[in-house]
Amino acid sequence: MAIVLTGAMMEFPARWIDPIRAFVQTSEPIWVDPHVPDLGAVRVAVAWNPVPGRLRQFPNLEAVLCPGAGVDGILGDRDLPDVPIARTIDPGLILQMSQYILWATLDWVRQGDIYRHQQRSHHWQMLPLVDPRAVVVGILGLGVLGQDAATRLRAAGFTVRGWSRTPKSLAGVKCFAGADGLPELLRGCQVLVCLLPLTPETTGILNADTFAMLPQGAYVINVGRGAHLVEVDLQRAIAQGQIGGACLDVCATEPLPPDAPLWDCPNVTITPHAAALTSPAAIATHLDQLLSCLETNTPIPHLINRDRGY
Ligand code: NDP
Ligand code: OXD
Repeated sequence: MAIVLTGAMMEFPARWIDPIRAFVQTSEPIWVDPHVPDLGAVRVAVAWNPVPGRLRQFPNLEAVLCPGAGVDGILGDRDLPDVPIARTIDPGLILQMSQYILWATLDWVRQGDIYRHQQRSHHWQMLPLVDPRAVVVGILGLGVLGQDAATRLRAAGFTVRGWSRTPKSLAGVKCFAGADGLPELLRGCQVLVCLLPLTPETTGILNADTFAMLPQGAYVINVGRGAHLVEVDLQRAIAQGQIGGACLDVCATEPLPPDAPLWDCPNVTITPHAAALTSPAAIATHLDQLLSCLETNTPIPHLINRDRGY
C-alpha cells in the first residue's frame, strides 16, 4: 500500500510533505504526485484541489483524505472515483478561524481603520462607542467552524445569530435554518460572516439581494470560499453605502490578480486565504486514523456526503 499527496497547486503538498512525514506513524511509502512509481499501489490519496481526473488514475484507491475543512476542490472533479472522502478537523484551525472572525469583527466595530488613519495624520479624536450587545453578528454556516465562532463572538459580548441547512440549537445563539430562515437572519445583522461550504446552493449567496436585506452600512466577512461572493455586487453595494465594508479572506480567483478592482475598494480588507490553516500534525493524525480504519474495516471518521456537497 502507498499514499499519494496530490494537488493542482504542487507547492501546497510539497510545503507539507516533510512535516507530514515527520508526524505520520505509518510505514507506508508517501509519494508526492506526479512522482508515483506505481499507480496501482496507491490506496489512499491526500488531495488538495487535485487535477481533475487524476484520482481516477489510481485503480486501487480506497479513500481520499482532504487535508483541509472545505472539500469543494475535490468534489469539483467530475471524474471522481467512488471512494469515501474524509476531511480534516483540526482544533488549531478552528481556533485560528474564530480568532480571525473576532479580529475582523472587533476591528470593524472598534473602527480600527479610522483610528489608524487618524494616527497617520496625528489627529486625536474620539469616535462614538457602541454597546457590543447591540451589535448583531450573523453567521452563515453553523458547522464545526461556525459553531465555535458563534460561541466565541457571544462570549465577546455580541448578539449572535446563525444559519444552517437543518435546524440547530446553540446556547445563546438565535438559530435560523433553510431558505425561509435566511431573510429573518439577515434583517438587523450589522456584521455578516460567511462560513459556508461551497456547493451549488451556496454559490453566489453574498449578492445584491442578500446585501439589500441587511441594514444600511453592514459589514461582510467572507471566510468561506471566493465564489460565495458576487464581487461586483459587493463593489456596487459599497459604492452605494448599502454595505459599509468587508473583510475578504477568499476570492473567486486566487491569488487575487494585481489589477483586480477589489484591492482598491474602499473599506475592504483583503487577506490571502490566510484565516486558518490545517497543521501537518493534524493531517498526519487523520491519515493514520484513516489507514487504521481501512485496515480494521471500521468506520472512517469525518466522512463528507458527496450528494450534499460537504
Ligand atoms: P461544516 O461542514 O462543518 O459546516 C457547514 C455548515 O454550513 C453547516 O452548518 C451546514 O448546515 C451549513 N450549510 C451548508 N449548506 C447550506 C445551505 N444550503 N443553507 C444553509 N446552510 C448550509 O463546515 P466547516 O464549518 O468545517 O467549514 C465551513 C467552510 O469554511 C469550509 O467548507 C471552507 O469552505 C471554509 N474554510 C475556510 C478556511 C479559510 O482559511 N478561509 C479554512 C477552513 C475552512 P447543516 O449543519 O444543516 O448541515
Ligand atoms: C480549508 C481551507 O478548507 O484552508 O481548510 O480553506
